[in-house]
Amino acid sequence: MSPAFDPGRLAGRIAAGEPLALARGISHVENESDGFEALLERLDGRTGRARRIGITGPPGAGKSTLTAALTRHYLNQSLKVGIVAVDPTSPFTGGALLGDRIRMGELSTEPGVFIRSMASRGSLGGLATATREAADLMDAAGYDRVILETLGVGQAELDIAVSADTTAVVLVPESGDGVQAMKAGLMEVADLFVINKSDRPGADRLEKEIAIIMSIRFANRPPGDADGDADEVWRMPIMQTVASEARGIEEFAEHLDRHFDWLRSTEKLETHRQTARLRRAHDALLRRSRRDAQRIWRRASRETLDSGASPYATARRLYEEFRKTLGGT
Ligand SMILES: Nc1nc2c(ncn2[C@@H]2O[C@H](COP(=O)(O)OP(=O)(O)O)[C@@H](O)[C@H]2O)c(=O)[nH]1
Ligand SMILES: [Mg+2]
Repeated sequence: MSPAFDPGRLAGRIAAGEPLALARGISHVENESDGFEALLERLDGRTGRARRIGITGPPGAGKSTLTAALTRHYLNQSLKVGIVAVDPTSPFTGGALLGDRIRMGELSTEPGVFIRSMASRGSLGGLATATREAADLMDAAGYDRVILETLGVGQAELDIAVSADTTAVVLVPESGDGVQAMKAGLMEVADLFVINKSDRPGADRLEKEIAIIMSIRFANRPPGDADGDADEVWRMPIMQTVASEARGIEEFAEHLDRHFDWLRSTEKLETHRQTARLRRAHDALLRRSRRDAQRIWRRASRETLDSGASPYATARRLYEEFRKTLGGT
């Protein structure tokens, strides 16, 4: 099968930092065009330089606004920023948030910024996988920071969040209490908490609540875990921001840096990234099998489907066919 594009050439252009090539590359990954894995493979050796930051939380918490403000901050430090937005309601796709101080539209024309939103449906191999690979391509293209903005609802979204080096969970005073966030699994993925919209009442109360929940969790750690080396323990910051006015952004960036330094100093970064590579291999294997199985499914004649056999018998028969194709290659 001849690839739909030349992976070697496109990889070269992505590595050279051409935004158009990067955009095309991500589309090939999303569509699983022939040759997309060859592209990822060629760029594999160039990944690992970018710091990946996950920003997750309920809809409307201000994730996009926070992402935009953080991006501004990084641009001022002459850092290049890639943004992957996995949120159908993201203003990164729908244009500027009218009336807001920080406009996403402005960011998208900055030379040091690359914004990509991922469709939450489609993507046969799974949204989380495609998103991680989009981040890989941005990394290979030389973006210093890759921000993954994702909704904090559902396993696929949380999966994306935890694939970052550092995950910030954004909550707002009006989004219900900390217990709600705990139920949604957000507490499990957080490396730091951002209470955004702290210009609204209730921010201090929410901060205390999260602190209490976290201290209970900390007290419940299995024995031996808590009294390990003090440096091994990450003390989770809880901080307040007003993203729409870029307040607290510097502190936010500092905490992100501190967490990254901590990851590096404890060698957790290395472990984390090794695990991530294993995970990529696992995902690629599943995606490949799923694609082959689908091919067989499409070839299955109506006859098979109309044969009156139970769905399970049909699946078994097709699976046997699938196995034969495995044996043949
Ligand atoms: N009052 C206030 N509004 C904010 C703040 N941050 C964001 N917003 C507004 O909240 C709304 C949702 O923000 P958005 O970034 O789209 O949230 P997302 O769904 O989490 O990405 C927008 O109208 C923002 O302007 C804040 O700190 N204070
Ligand atoms: Mg958003």
